[in-house]
Amino acid sequence: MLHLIAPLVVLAQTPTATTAPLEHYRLVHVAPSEFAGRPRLLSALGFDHVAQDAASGALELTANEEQLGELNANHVTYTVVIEDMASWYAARLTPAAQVAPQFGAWLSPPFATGSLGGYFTFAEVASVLDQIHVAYPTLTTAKASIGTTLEGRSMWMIKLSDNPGIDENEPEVRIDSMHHAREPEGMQSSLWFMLYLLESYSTDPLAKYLLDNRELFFIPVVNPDGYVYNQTTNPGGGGMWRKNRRDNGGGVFGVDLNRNYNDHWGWDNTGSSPTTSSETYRGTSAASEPEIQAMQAFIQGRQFQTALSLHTYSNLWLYPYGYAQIYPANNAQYVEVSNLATVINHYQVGPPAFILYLANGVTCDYDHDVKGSLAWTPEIGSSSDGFWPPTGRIVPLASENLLALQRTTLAAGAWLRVLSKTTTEIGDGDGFYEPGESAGVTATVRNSGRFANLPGTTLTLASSSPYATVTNGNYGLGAVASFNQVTSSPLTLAIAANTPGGVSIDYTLTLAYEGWSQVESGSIGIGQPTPFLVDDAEFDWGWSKGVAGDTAVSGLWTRGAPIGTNSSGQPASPSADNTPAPGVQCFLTGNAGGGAGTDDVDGGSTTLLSPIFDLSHCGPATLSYARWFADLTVADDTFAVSISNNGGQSWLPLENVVGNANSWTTVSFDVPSFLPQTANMRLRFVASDAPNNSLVEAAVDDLQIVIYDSAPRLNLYGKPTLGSTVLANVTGPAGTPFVLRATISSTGGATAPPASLANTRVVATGTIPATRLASVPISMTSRPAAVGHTFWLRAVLGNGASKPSSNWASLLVQ
Ligand code: 0X9
Ligand code: ZN
Ligand code: CA
Ligand code: CA
Repeated sequence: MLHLIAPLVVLAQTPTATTAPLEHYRLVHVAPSEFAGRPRLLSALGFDHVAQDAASGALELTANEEQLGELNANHVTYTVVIEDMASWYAARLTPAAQVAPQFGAWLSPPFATGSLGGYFTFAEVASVLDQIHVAYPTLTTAKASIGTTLEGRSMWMIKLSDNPGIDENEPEVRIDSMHHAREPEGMQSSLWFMLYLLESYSTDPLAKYLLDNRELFFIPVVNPDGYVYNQTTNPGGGGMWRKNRRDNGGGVFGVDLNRNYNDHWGWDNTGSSPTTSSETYRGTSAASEPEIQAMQAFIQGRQFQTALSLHTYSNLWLYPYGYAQIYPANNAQYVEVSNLATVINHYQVGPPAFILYLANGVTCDYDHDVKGSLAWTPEIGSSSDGFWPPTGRIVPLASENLLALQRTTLAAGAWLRVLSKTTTEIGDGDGFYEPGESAGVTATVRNSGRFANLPGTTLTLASSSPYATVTNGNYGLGAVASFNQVTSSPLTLAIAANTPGGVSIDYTLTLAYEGWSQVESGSIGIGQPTPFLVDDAEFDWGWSKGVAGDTAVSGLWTRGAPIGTNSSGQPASPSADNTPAPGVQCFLTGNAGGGAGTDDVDGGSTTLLSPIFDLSHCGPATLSYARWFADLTVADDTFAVSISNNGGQSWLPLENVVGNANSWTTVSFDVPSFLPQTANMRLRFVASDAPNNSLVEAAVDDLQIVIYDSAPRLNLYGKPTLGSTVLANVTGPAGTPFVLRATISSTGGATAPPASLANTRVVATGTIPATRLASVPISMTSRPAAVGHTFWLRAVLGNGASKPSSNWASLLVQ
């Protein structure tokens, strides 16, 4: 982060003549070891903002002249990283060339094009609130002042809700910003949230829910005097004034408004300062400042369930307590809501006294102690964003906080969400969802909010799958207590008896309450995964190694136990196959045992074709294989894998491996999502060295097909030439005996299967093993007269009364 800043250190050493010494701010780095053994020194020095540089671990302090003097007085060694922060910030503020923002583009000036380097000035904030009310009169109040500052300015407040003029019985939320005059991104983020709610009300059910069921109160600028002061001293933005403009006498100004609340005010001098010139000066008494009197009166007059007081920066999501290292009694609630709120911005969660520094008299302690609100002080932005993030960061920072603001608003009332859902098999108890069985879907619903839900809350199961019939689709939830959860009874759907194994039944589970619906989707895979074809390359079932049209001159496809080669310390061809022992063989490009450079693919492409395999008699299949592709060291070659369902007349790409991938990797594909399954499936692997400038080595092993059918299935794999061996693959329940019965058609060619088993003979018997796949080698006839005839095979399982049969599988004898 800080390396962005460092090069600019040399730039600015020009505090303007009108700037008093106290108003010259530097960014300094201090090694954490400087504070070793003096843990309270940091707070005692009155540093109001501390971040840590991720790269160096250095503490990053924003120091004015006085704070620098205190570092010197305490013999703390520091490095000045930025000499004049105001001008350094100003140089980054470039409001020109903004892309139209998603929200607030219609405002004048449009969002993120305010006159303070892109930030809205105080007058522009007032105007924006007016424009918002004119545009959304039924969802907003006119702006109203909750109090008047020392210099006579209004502290503008606007309420957003349906029926905004009526105090309805809806949970209340407060979002304020800019207690600190140099932290305008908080104001921009709160305006962004307002604009999201209003502009999305008619299209986004969440925005509608929040406006219909909450009352949101916004105070975008708590410290107008300080902000206008920054506008005056630094009209292009970047002003570093923090406090209000209280005249403390002796030319010293300002009270830190976030130390002036009447909660543990002045508890100690490490969390706030009694010194008027300090950046954390707490004022003469609790709530001495009119701004804080107004805030406290406003807070007392309402019941905010959740409250956010937005600050910048450090990427923190802070909650009570600030005044001492104490966790609040309801820490678990804070942790739960904070963690949910920060899933997009990833800010660190915790009390400032533990993760930042002590601070007493602060907003969130007051909200928490006095009204029992769940209250946070987020610190928006990273240390490279700083107090005045570059103009182009106004929208990204606001939008990275949108979810956090939505969720904090949800938590003010009932916030039901599906915490988890489980599906259970209602059937034969084997844990697999099979045709004819049912599935139960059970949800645990948690309330991460402060109120129970209203009556009429439902969970609904639905599916548009042709194979699913919802048999119990509704569950009525009673009241789920605040920060509690309930588990539904199972909602059920019936799986049609004709559901092909391997299909997925998609369903939705809808949680509806208080007019808002949240939809969760899920899916149930039907059937038990069963291997249907396993080719570990230990035997060649009829692969074609090289085809007409190949252009490679060396490193052609072969099969063997790989002899590894290396090139500059990296494996080029594998030194072992992928199959677990005793497997040793695989298909690979060149295996002559020469050096890497002599054995690799050179001069073009080489093609490997699988035998044809039959997927016409099974449900959706998953295909997988292990592959290797070395492309050293110029990774500009390809290993293209394609699939065919017409025996190789036409091909569809399965994957195109580019770049070096020189380790065995198993990849799997859902066949029907590429093309329809037929009796003529085939794979093609093409390794190319083009351009001919690198070491190319490819290898393939362990081709597998998995199916999900529950009925027995049969395929024949291999090349049916006279006297050859083909493999009969039979699936079925483990432990079931089977016989394989065969016949040869009297007429040539592929015709319809035999009408019955009448003229068949037993060619093999066996028992289905635990893998559920029996692979039986079958010797083809050697009689030349058989050529051109179709060889038919069928498996008959079991020895009891019911003897389920597989499909008929066939091969044309060649
Ligand atoms: O010091 C502060 O007031 C806040 N940091 S800032 O850099 N924005 O000035 C931190 C306040 C932490 N205390 C609370 N949780 N309120
Ligand atoms: Zn602040
Ligand atoms: Ca089952
Ligand atoms: Ca192998």
